[in-house]
Amino acid sequence: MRSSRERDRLRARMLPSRSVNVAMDALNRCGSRVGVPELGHHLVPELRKAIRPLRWRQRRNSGQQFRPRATLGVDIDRTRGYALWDANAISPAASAMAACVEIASSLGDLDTLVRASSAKPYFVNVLREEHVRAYPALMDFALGDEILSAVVPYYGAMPRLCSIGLYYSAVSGGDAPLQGSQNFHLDTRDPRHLKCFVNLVSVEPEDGAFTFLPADRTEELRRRLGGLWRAQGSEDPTALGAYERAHAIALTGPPGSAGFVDTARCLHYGSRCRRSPRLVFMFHYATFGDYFALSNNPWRDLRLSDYPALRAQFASSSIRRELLSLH
Ligand SMILES: O=C(O)CCC(=O)C(=O)O
Repeated sequence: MRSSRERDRLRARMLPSRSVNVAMDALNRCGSRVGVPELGHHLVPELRKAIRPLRWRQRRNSGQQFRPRATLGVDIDRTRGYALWDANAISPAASAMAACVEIASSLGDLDTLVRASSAKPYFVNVLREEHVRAYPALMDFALGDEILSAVVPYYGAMPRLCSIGLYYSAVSGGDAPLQGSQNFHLDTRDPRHLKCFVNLVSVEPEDGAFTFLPADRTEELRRRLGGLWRAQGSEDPTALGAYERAHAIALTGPPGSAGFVDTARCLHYGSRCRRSPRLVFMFHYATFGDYFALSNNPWRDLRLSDYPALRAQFASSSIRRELLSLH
């Protein structure tokens, strides 16, 4: 008889996402030889749709037939790839925000957690599986009709809820060099990573605001720098700096200020906290819930593919089962 830990390990080895990784990496290597290092990231999701056409058609149909019982009144512009909104306007958001604040305050000194964590030195996810279980308001909000009324039309199909996090970003000294996701970058391996960020404290630019270039400006810059298959948009710091000065949008404002941003299409950065720490609630949709097999590291975020019991707990309707399945 296998222990549950052994079963989890075996399951992880058998996840289709392992073969997705292998295929992407192989195609990226081939692409690099002909100057298209992003080849796998572009092709694999399209191949996955093509390999299971009925599944993809069913996902498109259920997306198009979806009629939410409550709406957010927010339209995520497909050209621009983002929408800003005020989470104070809807009660499921208020309950989720209250839960996040309660969780964060139960954890003591969050700067100590950042130092103890095995993720980034400037940023940590403090949410754990037991919090998500104990505070259903978090998943109810991320899977609620209001959120779906904005997210589903953006995909034009039923997307997948991939990850969830309560992010604490620590103040780094004014002269500390920027690292990792504090620099402009794009998320890869899925054509649409729609992330929702809800500020839980008041955030101004110097408090690590999540900052991005709209998708149309990002695409324009990438075409100038070599094309969408070759350039990420951050290769030329002078061109990037000019775009940032002209077009960047920072997710600033009081608690409840929120935004949906497609981080696969909008160059972005965050956590440049020079004055005060930042606390945000984040949840993340993608085309495929297993778009990337990463080793489980809850300090980074909670990848729902690593938490089958959590997915089962919240799969309480056919739509939720869809949103919480991996492919
Ligand atoms: O807000 C941040 O610190 C950046 C997060 C980020 O890059 C992401 O979620 O893709």
